[in-house]
Amino acid sequence: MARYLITSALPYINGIKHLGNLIGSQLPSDAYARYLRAKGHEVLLICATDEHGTPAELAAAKAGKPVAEFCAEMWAVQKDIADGFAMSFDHFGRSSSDRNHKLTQHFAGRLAEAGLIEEVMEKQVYSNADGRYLPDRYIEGTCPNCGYDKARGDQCENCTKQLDPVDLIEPRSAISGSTDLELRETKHLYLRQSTMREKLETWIDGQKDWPILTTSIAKKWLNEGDGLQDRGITRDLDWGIPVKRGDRAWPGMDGKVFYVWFDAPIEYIAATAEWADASGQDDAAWERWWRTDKGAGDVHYVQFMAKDNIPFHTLSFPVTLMGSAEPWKLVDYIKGFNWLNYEGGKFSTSQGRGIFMDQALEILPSDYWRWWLLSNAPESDDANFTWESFQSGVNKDLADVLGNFVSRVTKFCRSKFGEVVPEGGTYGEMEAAVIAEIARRLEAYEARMEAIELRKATAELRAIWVAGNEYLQAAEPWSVFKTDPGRAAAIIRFALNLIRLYGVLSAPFIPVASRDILAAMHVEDAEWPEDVKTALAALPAGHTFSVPEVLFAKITDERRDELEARFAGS
Ligand code: B3M
Ligand code: ZN
Repeated sequence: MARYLITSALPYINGIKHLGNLIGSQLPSDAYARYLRAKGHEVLLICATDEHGTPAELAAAKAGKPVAEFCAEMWAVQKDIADGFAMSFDHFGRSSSDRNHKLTQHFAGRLAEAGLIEEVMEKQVYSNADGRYLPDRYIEGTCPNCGYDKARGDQCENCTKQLDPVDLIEPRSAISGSTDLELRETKHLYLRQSTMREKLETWIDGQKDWPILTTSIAKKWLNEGDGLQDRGITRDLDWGIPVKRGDRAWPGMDGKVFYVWFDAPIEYIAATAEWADASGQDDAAWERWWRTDKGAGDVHYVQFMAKDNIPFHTLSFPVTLMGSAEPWKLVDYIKGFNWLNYEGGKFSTSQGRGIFMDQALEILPSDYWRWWLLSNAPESDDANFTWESFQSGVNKDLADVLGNFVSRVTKFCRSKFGEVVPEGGTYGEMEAAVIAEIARRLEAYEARMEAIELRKATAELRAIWVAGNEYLQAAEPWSVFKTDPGRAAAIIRFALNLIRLYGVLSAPFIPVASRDILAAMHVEDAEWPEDVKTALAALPAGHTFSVPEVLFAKITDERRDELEARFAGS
């Protein structure tokens, strides 16, 4: 079996994320990890909150709390919500952890030793109205590349170009809107990315199986304009990781912190160390995932993120790892996602437009959201959430196909044979045909999961559910029972085994319903099927089961309209 390290992009600490953020990294990483574990691989799934930078400072100020206290509270909120969506992270860390402080400072020291850090006197934007320096994200203006008028000082989310604040046209404070900005002299550290251009290009060109989206964005900014630019990795902020060179002070840099995007990807490693600490293991336990000289040579590392994060993960983070001249594990595959739109527009926290993760869990169980989001994932293109589409996905796929099959089979069996797998009768052509169809679909489902093509994987899984329904319709055990109860028993025995198989195969996408299905079938540790025919004989005659509660409640048109109105935004 293989070893998979999987990281999801770290959600910013401030505020609760919306469904677009959820499907853009965390949820797909969980579905993929669950599948790989079910296949028997050794998997480590890592995520954490991204706690530094101005987003945290401003959100804490708005909440009227010290930023450290605010982050601790919001970490717990986001962790609870991740649990609510049945995210199976091995660790949900915090980029403000002591581990990340130490590791970030370690990397800075190593980069300095490699001559990759340059001390630069630069002009930093100071906002008199806000009484503070404004880091890149909080300077807004017009993008010099595409003219978008809400480009940020670090990146234009419209054309994904990485920017510096001085590039912006008509810059203004994103906090107060004030244009009363002035440039002040201040010393900062620059990561000399430009010197790593050739090495990076060789590495990126060597990634033959990266999705087009990932490679195209990576190559675009590698070759864009004057190539890979040196970038500032420190800021004049109070909250963040103090600038140190290893465990030594950095002359002239006291009172400054590392730029959030320098320390955040390092938290992928630090969170793995936090996981080892939390599970009472030694450093070797995490190093075997991240150090190729300590056992990580056979690890396959996959990152999940939204497409605007791809430049940081294909350029600056690899530069940090390669530049350290230490044998750190580099990513093998980057699964980037496009955007999820809401009813044809954007999600908006300020306008209350769209559904946010906490609200979603208040109104419907996590499986309903997981299924719709993963079966409509914005993989090759943007996707669009509409309440009509969501209602259809829940009512048709989950309630009518899967839920109805489970209910009809278990209730019919209870009425004729009791809550026990009936004996008698034999399997024939019909069962052989279903076995062949499901074997074909399962092979396709697994191929799609190996390729991390989640929408297509859900289509194959759905087809496996449909095969059971079509079989039941054709076999008609309720009619056959009148003349040949033995045959009816065989049909139901086969169908009960199909239910058990559905519980196993559906787990990556709808883990709660899968758990409930397997519990109803009185099955403890069902393994991923090696062979469909064998799997469909797993429940022998005499095996007891319990008719489950309704697995999925349909969404009525009235409820749909009510929800649509509630989340339409101002
Ligand atoms: N916190 C997500 C974002 O850009 C950002 C990801 C960091 S992953 C190291 O919204
Ligand atoms: Zn732009």
